[in-house]
Amino acid sequence: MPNVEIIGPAPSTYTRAVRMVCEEKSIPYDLKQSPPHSTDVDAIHPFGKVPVMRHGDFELCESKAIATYLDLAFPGKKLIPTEPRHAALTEQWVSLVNTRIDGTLVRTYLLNYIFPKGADGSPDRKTIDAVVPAVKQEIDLLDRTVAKAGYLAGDSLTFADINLMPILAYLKNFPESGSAIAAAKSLSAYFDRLSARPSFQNTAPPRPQAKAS
Ligand SMILES: N[C@@H](CCC(=O)N[C@@H](CS)C(=O)NCC(=O)O)C(=O)O
Repeated sequence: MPNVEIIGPAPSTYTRAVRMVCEEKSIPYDLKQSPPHSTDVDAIHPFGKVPVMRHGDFELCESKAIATYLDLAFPGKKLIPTEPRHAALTEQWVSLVNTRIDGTLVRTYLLNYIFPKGADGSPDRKTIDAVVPAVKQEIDLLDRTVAKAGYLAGDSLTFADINLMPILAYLKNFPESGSAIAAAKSLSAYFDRLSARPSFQNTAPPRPQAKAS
């Protein structure tokens, strides 16, 4: 069987999360950095989103589905628990992040800095200022959650944490979210602890620069 092929750009948070699964489980994989809506991606994802995966003749899209396949098909530590409550909490936090928190923190807040759409090429201050209260609320929610047992779901590393870490890595580098994370003591300690893992270190994307507003 050929190596797993992860298709998506290294800076993509969702691509990084599935690469981290490969790293955590020591799954040999090749990264093909095709962008969203490229021919490679469109052939597998009906809406052209990254990451997508190929393993031999098996093709798959959607990061959570890819993580589930990798967790079930390969030996090594389980990143999606099987104990019912731990499994359900993992699913809950992946869902909360992907259906709500990603929208606030990544699509609205971060992408306004990383791909500024202001008239003079600067970030759109109005949009950023409008989303900052929600950014702070969601960082506070994450802080209170990891304060309990050091992880998002239960008391051990799961895909829920892997799914969140690439987002936190970006948030630390931008002004309002960086200050909010610095003030969130449990979340900061959680990030510092998990960011030391080889799975995180080995998947670091090139660092984007914030443009001055
Ligand atoms: N639900 C998808 C979301 C993937 C996603 O939104 N990826 C972003 C990059 S991080 C993307 O492809 N954006 C391009 C687009 O939405 O058109 C998953 O979990 O894989």
